[in-house]
Amino acid sequence: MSDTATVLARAEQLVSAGRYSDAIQLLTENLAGARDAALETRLLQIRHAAFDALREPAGPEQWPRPEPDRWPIEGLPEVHASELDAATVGAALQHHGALLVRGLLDEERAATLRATIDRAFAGAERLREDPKIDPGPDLRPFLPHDRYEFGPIERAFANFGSGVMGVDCPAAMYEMTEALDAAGVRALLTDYFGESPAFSVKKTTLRRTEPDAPPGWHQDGAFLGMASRALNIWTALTPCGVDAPGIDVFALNFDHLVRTGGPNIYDWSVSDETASRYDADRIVRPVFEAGDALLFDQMTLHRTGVDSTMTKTRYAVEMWFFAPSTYPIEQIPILY
Ligand SMILES: O=C(O)CCC(=O)C(=O)O
Ligand SMILES: [Fe+2]
Repeated sequence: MSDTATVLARAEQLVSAGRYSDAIQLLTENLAGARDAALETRLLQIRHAAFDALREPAGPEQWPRPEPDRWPIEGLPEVHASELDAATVGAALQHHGALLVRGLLDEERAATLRATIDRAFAGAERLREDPKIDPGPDLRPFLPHDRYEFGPIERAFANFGSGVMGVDCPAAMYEMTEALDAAGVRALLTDYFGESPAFSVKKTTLRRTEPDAPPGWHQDGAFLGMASRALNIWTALTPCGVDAPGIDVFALNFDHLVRTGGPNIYDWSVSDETASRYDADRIVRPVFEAGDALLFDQMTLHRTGVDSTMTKTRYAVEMWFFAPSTYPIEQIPILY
């Protein structure tokens, strides 16, 4: 079976029978040989529908598993992707606020994603100029189930932050999930959460961040809340942190949401003045190579790491994963 219409028809049969994971597998297998925008788009929609088909997702009662600190440092622990496991993520986040992972994606995958992101940005731009045109295969505005609210506000906000919603580019979502699979991230997240992971429509962003981007301290928990079991996988696709914007992060485990607000900042942002009450020695600006990632959660205090000496644009993917049993439903779920 290879032709698109036949594969799609078979996938529909599987979906009608409630066999979502078989449908996902079928489309994924057919995409491995040759890329196909129609299959990528349907795959993403089926992953979204598959979340709603989950029957009362359940996770461990106690979470996270307490882990002892393994790094006698005040900065950020770092591991190579080959050493990544749930206990390492837990230990890093519980004691240092984040984990730096080297080589999560190889250069070839990073380069493919950069090119896809460029095409997605071009498609988004065309669509803003003329909402009636077909923006091409690399931009397919995502339509969630009509019980969810999603669209113009999120897209405008992503654009304002030099981003495109990840789900509007099914090709990028396919490339990213494949890359994470290759790195063992699905198994990692399943172990970390104690249940199969989902990722967020609203919190998956393709970023092309210019050197004059505005920084702003925040904890994503200010709008995600504290209760969800979450992990952001923020992956650099170009070198950054020296001459292109990276991420600044407090290498600290926060057990509370820091006071938000102040003049000229978003409601959920933390002013420089408030951030300065915390230990400035713990602020780290990691130097990333393409394919390196920063893992953190909604308690981690961070911002775009930018200063006036920077000259280059940085490409990155921000992708927030959640345990389905504690999914913040307004963020709109996609089963990974
Ligand atoms: O890419 C950036 O500079 C910001 C990313 C961020 O705030 C996040 O991933 O939560
Ligand atoms: Fe953030």
